Amino acid sequence: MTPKILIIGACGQIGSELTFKLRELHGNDNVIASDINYNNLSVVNSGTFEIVDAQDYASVKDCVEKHDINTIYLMAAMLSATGEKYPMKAWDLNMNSLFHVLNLAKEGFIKKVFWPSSIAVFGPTTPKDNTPQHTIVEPSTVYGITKQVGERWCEYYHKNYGVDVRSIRYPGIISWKTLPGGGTTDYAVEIYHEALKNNTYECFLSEDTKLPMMFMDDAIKATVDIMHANNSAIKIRSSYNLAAVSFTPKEMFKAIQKHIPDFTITYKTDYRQDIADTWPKSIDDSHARNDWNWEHSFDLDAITKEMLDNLSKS
Ligand code: AKB
Repeated sequence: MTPKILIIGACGQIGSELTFKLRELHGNDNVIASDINYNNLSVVNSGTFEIVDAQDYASVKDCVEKHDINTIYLMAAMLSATGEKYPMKAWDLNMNSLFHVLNLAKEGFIKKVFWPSSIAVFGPTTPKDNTPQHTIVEPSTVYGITKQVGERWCEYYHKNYGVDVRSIRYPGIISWKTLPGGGTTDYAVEIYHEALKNNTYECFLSEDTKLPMMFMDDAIKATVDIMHANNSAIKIRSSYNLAAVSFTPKEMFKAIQKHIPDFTITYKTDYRQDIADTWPKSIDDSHARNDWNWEHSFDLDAITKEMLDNLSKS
């Protein structure tokens, strides 16, 4: 099957880079980018772009039919920190968009779906170190609840309706092209911008808050790899644990100081600390490594070099 792809949420942090990568792999004409607004001009101007409201079934279906789409990457979501401010909006956006896409697949319009889950599915009762694939999952944020429930529905649609849906639990994603919006792990991007701009950063998590993180290039590679894997290789239809590196704000600060020796950091924790405290410190992603050969490339020093090099040029 030649993929005819629709990316929903293409203007966001991961959606934008996924759009560029998929256009490189499949050609501009086979990848339609869409979002609710024109906020990211580099995406809007990079090929066919449609305004699609992920919460409106007709809006998604019209775009699918207009472009003869057979594959959807659903990247639109409200993340953990914003979700705590607007619980019902987070629930509506994250769940309605998923049901629309799963139902389009059930009805035969779509042959393949990518939907991201997150380490936010885990909660305070989950083992924090090397968190297993199958473990206690009692999330305490609205975002985490939508991801947990979404995972259950993905597995259900696969089992009962044969929907080819694939998913990974993203850790915090670090990138320089597009800023993240409304997540608990956003400090790990902001810190590079502030280091270059102001030589100092006030971190909203405490210095020893260790969280699983990943460079964007690795996240995109994982997303493309799981979608390109043979159907029979995908043994988990809820969502795969995925890991690269784990570090604290203090460790990240030290990595930046190797390049900017007079960089300073202060810590002023807010409500995002309470969210981070419920998440794992590190993740066991052996199922992804065994089933579809997942491998990461970037450690903290490599991420830091890429971030500082690229941000100082842009
Ligand atoms: C967030 O912080 O909410 C996201 C995530 C880990 O899913 N980056």
